[in-house]
Amino acid sequence: MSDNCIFCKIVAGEIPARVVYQDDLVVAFEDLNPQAPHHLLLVPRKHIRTTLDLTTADNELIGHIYQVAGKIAHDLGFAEDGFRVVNNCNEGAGQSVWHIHFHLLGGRDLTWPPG
Ligand code: DGP
Repeated sequence: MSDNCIFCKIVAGEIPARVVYQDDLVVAFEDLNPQAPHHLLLVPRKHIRTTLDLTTADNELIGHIYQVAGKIAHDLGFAEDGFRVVNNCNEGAGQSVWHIHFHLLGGRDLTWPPG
């Protein structure tokens, strides 16, 4: 756990969130500022700052997160219509919380390219 990290605090249950899934490696909860009818954040329990801080030791974790994303989309009923998994890395891409996270978006038409 990293001091003053809001996602570490959500993972630890110190700050409330609408959790939809959790296991030993990942916690998924509703985004505070949803950009789609379904907008979840998938956050590893382990504090990793950005995608650039990943190592080969995290390969299994990241694969697991993608599998969980698909399972949540399926279980919540929006997988078949299409969904997107997004990771913003660094400020220029819109990262605002410095604990790696994956946005799972669905429930509407998702345009391409993203803004
Ligand atoms: P990003 O901009 O990619 O770093 O995404 C951060 C997201 O985190 C943003 O969509 C809003 C969300 N967020 C920030 N603080 C909180 C919080 O305290 N609770 C929840 N549920 N979401 C948060």
